[in-house]
Amino acid sequence: MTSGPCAILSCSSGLQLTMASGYTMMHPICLVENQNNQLTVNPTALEILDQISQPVVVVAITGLYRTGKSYLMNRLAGQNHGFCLGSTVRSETKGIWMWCVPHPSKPNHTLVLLDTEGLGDVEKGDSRNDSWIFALAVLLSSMLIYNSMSSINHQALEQLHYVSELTKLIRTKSSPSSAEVDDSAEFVSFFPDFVWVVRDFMLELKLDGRTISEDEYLENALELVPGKNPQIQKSNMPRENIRMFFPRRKCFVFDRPTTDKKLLLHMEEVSENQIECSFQEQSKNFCQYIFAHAKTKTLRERIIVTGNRLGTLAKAYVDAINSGAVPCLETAVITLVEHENSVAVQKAADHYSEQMAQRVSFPTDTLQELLDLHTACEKEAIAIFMENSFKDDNQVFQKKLMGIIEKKKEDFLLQNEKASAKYCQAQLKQLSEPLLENTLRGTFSVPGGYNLYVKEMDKFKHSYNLLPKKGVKAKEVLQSFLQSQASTEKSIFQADKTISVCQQALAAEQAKKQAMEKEQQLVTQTQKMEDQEKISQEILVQLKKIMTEIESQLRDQKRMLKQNVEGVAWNMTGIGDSALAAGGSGGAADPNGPRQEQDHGGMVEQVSRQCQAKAGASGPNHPTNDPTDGDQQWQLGVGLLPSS
Ligand SMILES: Nc1nc2c(ncn2[C@@H]2O[C@H](COP(=O)(O)OP(=O)(O)O)[C@@H](O)[C@H]2O)c(=O)[nH]1
Ligand SMILES: [Mg+2]
Repeated sequence: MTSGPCAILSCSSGLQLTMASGYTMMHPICLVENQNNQLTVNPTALEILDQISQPVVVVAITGLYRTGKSYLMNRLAGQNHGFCLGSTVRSETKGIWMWCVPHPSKPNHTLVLLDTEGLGDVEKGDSRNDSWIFALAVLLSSMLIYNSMSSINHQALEQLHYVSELTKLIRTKSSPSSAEVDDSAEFVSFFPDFVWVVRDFMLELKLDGRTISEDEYLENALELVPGKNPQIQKSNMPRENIRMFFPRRKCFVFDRPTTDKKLLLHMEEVSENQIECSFQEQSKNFCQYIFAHAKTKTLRERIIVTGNRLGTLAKAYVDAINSGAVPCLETAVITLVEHENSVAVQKAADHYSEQMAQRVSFPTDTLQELLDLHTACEKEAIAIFMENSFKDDNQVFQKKLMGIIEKKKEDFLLQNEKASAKYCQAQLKQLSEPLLENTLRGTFSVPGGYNLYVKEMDKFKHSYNLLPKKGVKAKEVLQSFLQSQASTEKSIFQADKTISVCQQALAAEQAKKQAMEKEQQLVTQTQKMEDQEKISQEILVQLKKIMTEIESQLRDQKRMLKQNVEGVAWNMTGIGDSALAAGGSGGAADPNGPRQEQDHGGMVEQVSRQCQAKAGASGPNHPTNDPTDGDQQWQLGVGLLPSS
């Protein structure tokens, strides 16, 4: 798009028009460019329209170039400057120019003024697309102004051949219809109201001597000329078409705004008080009529066209033309439905995402918490969709939205799970550190280590369970940790068991050893006792033997003594009793007497010594070499003698 000096002029004029939807449009811009045989929609214009959510009243003007169209449109905008006037700029882009202004009398409506530029102007390049520009003006507007000079004459009607071409350029239904007339009826329901404006009207509004209205003038001009010759039929064609396609018609005639030819050439610089009163009046009437009667643009089934819908329609029509197809009203509606409902789906889905992201705090305590949030956001999203969608007949787009939300929900669920798992794993790592350290340090590799481990593990689980806001993966993460520890636990258990078995075996072995030692002690003791017994027995035998010997000796002594006694007695009998007495009282006189006694004592001592030698060197009865013990030994020896 080229931006001409007009745009700068508009800006410098300080004009600032604020849409209710918040957009300020300083000056008109090109909506559809017609250059190099190519029609293109200006994306900037689409952006502007996209921001206008208000319903639009679209007034388009068409007609031959330099017939004062742009000047008249500026008057509708209440400005002198705006659309460029032909006299000042010759390099203006051909096509359709657009200026959105707040509607002067319809609150919350935007008045969209469409000015067609360069129709029939050979100086402005190729006119091959002129028919399309005219068709687009018809398709996009709710009121079409046809502008001509001086009168409704044959030439002016001829110029309206574009109307005749409309049925070839536009289709109402997507499936081709054979009955063109039916189509024409369809067209009417979509077409704008028609206003014929005659500029520099020089004639008197009189018919057959009576004053007629402007409308009567138009109707009269559209009357079919009787006659069947081809020339007449040709001239009747546009009349027929206008009557057929534009049943709601209106006519305005304007006087020349000024008689000053110089001023006429620069009308944008002419102040209001320099303009003829009649023109001012006519202009005022015209504007009032347009503001009052130009309808809100609608499509079939009374679909209201808003600024953004107008943009969609413009693009859809131009795309159709460029693709070589015929712009179809029905298709345009479908396109509009699809575009708008897609936007509604997007808007609703975005709202869902935004709200979910804003309100959720990952990880949620429970799954239900997240699902409740989802339900609330989904409800809001559906409300937004309902507000922005239209003609979603089979709930195709609503279902699409639900599918998108479902996917987004799944994604949120996944995010929630990930956040929960991440948080739980981090917490678990921290909490399990002492447990793992103890395991590595071998704290549990001791007898009873398993019980210790189980206690520590219980403590760890308890701490973990006490942690708040772990989220949906709390149990799973713990479970998987416990599973990862299963082998460790098993090892600790096994080690503990092995240590216990060894300990038991060791204890048994020690007990056995102790028992054996005891037994050994017992055996030794018994042996000792037996040995003692044996010695005692031997001593006894010796003693008995000695006793026997002693007895035998005693007996011998006794016998000898008896014999001696008997001999003495015999002697006594012979010698006397004095000898006997001497022998009896003085043993000292017998040298053998005391020696025998001494021999007895020495023998006992000898036996005693033998016994003692047998009993061993140690023991309580160990004899001493103390000679003073001799008496004691003797006494013992005597003690062992039988009392007899
Ligand atoms: N005679 C006459 N000239 C006009 C009128 N309105 C505008 N002009 C002049 O006609 C020329 C073309 O006007 P413009 O609005 O650009 O015509 P457009 O090409 O149809 O848009 C300019 O020099 C205007 O000053 C009018 O009502 N009568
Ligand atoms: Mg113009």
